[in-house]
Amino acid sequence: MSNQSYDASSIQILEGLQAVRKRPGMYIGSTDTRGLHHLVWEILDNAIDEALNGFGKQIILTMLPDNVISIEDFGRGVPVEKHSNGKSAIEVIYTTLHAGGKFSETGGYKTAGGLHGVGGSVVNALSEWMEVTVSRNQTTYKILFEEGGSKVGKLIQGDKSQKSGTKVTFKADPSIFGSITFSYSTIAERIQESAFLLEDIEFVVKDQRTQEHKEEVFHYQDGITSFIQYVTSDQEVVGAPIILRGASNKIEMRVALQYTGDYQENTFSYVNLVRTKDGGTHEVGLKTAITKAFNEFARKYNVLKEKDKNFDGIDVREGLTTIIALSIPESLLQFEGQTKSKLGSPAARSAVESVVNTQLSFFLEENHDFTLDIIKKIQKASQVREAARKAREDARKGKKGKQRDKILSGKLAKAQTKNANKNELFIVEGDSAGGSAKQGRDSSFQAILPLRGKVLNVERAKLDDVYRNEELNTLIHCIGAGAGPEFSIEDTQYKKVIIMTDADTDGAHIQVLLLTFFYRFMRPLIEAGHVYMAQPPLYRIYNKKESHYCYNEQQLQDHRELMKSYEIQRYKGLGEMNPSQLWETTMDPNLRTLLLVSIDDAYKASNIIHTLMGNQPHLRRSWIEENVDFDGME
Ligand code: 0R9
Repeated sequence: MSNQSYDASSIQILEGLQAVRKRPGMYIGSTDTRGLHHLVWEILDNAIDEALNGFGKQIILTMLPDNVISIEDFGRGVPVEKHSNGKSAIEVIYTTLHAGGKFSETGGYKTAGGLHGVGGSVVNALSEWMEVTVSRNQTTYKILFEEGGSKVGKLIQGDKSQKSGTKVTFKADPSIFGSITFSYSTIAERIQESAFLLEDIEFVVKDQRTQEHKEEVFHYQDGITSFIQYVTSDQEVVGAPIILRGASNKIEMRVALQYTGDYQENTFSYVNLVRTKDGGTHEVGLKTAITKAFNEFARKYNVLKEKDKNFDGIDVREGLTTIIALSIPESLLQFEGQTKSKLGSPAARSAVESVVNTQLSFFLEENHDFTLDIIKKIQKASQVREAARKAREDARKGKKGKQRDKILSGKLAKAQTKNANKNELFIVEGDSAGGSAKQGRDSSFQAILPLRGKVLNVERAKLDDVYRNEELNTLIHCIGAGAGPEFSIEDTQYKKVIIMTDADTDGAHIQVLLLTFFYRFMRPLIEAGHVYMAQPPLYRIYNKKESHYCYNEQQLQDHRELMKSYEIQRYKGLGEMNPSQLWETTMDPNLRTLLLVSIDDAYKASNIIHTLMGNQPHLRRSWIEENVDFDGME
């Protein structure tokens, strides 16, 4: 990096880029791990744009030590020729705000959907240094930017080259992002998702941060067919995936539908390659079309008689996993919400509804027996839902209240008041920790449920198995809102359900089993932000004058350096703390730290449960570290 020379004229004050450094959040959302990864998505989007324009079929991303990322495409190379103002396009796009966006509008299809797409200049502004290498006109060119783009090196002409393309390498600026680092799984998962949606492009992800180099290639010629097979790979599938493609009013779409033996419905929707996590008009159109196609079929073949009500969409979609990928021209694009993850375009609703209804109806006619099987499944789902509704109503009227009391007696230490908006349930590992928790708690609003036996691994369990497992049956009755398809969040008895386990591998295992259970059978509870993990301390360091609890190794180290003489108590389990210690470190709302569990990304979760249940504890640990939302700390 040092063989680059600067003269006075190449050092400029770049007001635009300075604005980015002053208020990074305005450009990349935040400076936490999400913001850091935005840098990658920006450059990646530019590389993808070039491939979508028809130039180059491969993109290589390399993770290097010290938070350095390198992304290479094999397109035409960014233009290097000088303009009349004396500057080359390459210099302009990396030093001028929004320049990238302006240039790529000519390309027709634009990947960037809303939040990102602000371009390479923003990445430059937030990098300690950035180097762009272009191969073009049988020559390589190189330019180096330093100090957030405020130091611009000369465009240097290098060796001859037969290939063409652009390589952008940057080091995220630690003065902006602190010590947070890029995550391989975050990057690889995002790239894999893009690869499923862009069947012609091959992506290579390399991790060269340690001596042990890792490399994965993502290339799916069968596109969304491979995608739907992948997301349902740990489920029992019913029939083959249904693949639909079409266009209406300049809106192109690809849809994959797969029925599974689960009761959950899962939808993954994308607009111009950007995930629309919060759905929107395209999902509405899709759901309407699916429900309509099945109802029309059932009427036509007299499965639904004249007196019968139509099938409800909820029942039609039970166990259905759907992927929908739309490309919409810029002029019709409208997003909603702060994160722009909800599509608002009205045209998308009618386009999707009409294409999916026509094509799905055709498919159902062509696959009569399959359709009749699915209709049986829909009818069963409807009956189960109706029965559950009745059961809940009975429970509310008190008929089942006695049974609930019986199941919970001797197990649950109830809170004294009944206030679902305030009450907390601590799920505790074992009787001894349960004892400390019972004595230490504020019994006016905190309830304790000690787990005694083994929690069932529910990865593949059905609802019946769950009710037969004593520990889970108790937990379901304790929370009071049912489980599986009949789970009803309004009946939840606790505002916070807190998993409190020992800080050891057994504890981690129980956490994972419980999270899997909540994910599969009480997902709305996680989505509503009611599930937390307690954070007990790992150590107490003390001497005659002072005493501190340490929740990680770093804190312990910090105190060691500050205190001259000390003793260290290591807490192997919650049971080793006396009740008042447990209260002040882990349970007191004024002093404790709780971690909010967020599994808002069903895609991630659908394959992670597998990871968590395998026999690789390090994967479990890193999952917990990456997926527990530290922003949710209270
Ligand atoms: C590794 C990341 N890749 C990129 O950032 C990248 C941008 C880019 C590009 C063009 C080709 N490849 C690219 N890779 C390009 C070339 C030409 C016209 N438009 C785009 C051409 O040869 O005529 N550019 C994106 C914006 C611009 N180039 C510029 F024109 F604004 F400079």
